[in-house]
Amino acid sequence: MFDRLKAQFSKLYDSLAKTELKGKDLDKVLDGFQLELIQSDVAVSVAEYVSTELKNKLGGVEFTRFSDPRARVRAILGEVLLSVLEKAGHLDLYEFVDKKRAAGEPAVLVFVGINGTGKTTSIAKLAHILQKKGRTVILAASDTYRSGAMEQLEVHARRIGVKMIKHQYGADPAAVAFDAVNYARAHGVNVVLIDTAGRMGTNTNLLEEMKKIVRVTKPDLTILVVDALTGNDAVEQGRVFSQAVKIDGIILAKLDADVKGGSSVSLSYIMGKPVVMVGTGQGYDDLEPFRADFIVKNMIS
Ligand SMILES: Nc1nc2c(ncn2[C@@H]2O[C@H](COP(=O)(O)OP(=O)(O)OP(=O)(O)O)[C@@H](O)[C@H]2O)c(=O)[nH]1
Ligand SMILES: [Mg+2]
Repeated sequence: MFDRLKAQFSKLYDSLAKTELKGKDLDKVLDGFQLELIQSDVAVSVAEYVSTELKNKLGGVEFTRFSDPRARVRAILGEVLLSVLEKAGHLDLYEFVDKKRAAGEPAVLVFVGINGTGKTTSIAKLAHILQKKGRTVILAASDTYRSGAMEQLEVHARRIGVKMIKHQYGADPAAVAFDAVNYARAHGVNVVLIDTAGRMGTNTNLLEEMKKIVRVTKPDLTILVVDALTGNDAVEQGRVFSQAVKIDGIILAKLDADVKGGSSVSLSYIMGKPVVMVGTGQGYDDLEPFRADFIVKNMIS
């Protein structure tokens, strides 16, 4: 995870520990660092923010007073990265579900994103984990578009042991989701997870269909699932989906395979929406709440 970013951070500690850390010397090192962040898929505005903050924070530091300048630089970088990752706030999905449950209502979550990002898998993982926590879950097979999509979700549902609502292929996905929400209300099911077809931002019909699902089901949360390997296009995906529907949070899937790591740092900062969970593998337990402090610790280690 974050191998490339880590290598760049390590290089930064070394060069900063060597130079005078003043004026132009410092600026030069940090300008170089900014470019390297961009090469690691950190969005330009975020890379600029990080390097400006580092200039401000490091400019006034008297390094002679510290026995270990490397550790000091690392700590300051950690502070800056944390401010990036925490900018959009925090959303605890399990707390959210329990609040709805206490109010006697199902939590309705719809998952959107482009093709193959990890929507269906993330839904299966979440259903599994919620069940383990003793919450009841129902799935809505609202990807009535891609062939095999309903069977894929059905296999998960059977393995995990949750109920799934489906119609025919080609059926109205909003109607499937609506049925699942009604079922949950009638039977006191705690959580409704709505799987939707992957869609490109350029496909107007599918975007309209997604808007309809949201209009009809009025979900509590609309979660954008992004593949951590996507790189800078993740920001573009965020923009397109946010324009179509109100996104409440992000799942970063496949973080286990994310070699560069930059998109993970930028996306939530730019969208102003929190990363809620991260996917860390292909197993049902490989979905973890996003912990900014934990991620930063890992990045600067
Ligand atoms: N390594 C790893 N693989 C994952 C993760 N999440 C999903 N995958 C894999 O990514 C592939 C696509 O996942 P899906 O869940 O089918 O993606 P989707 O967004 O539902 O795809 P469409 O329905 O076609 O749009 C599958 O092979 C998953 O096993 C993860 O966190 N880590
Ligand atoms: Mg799918």
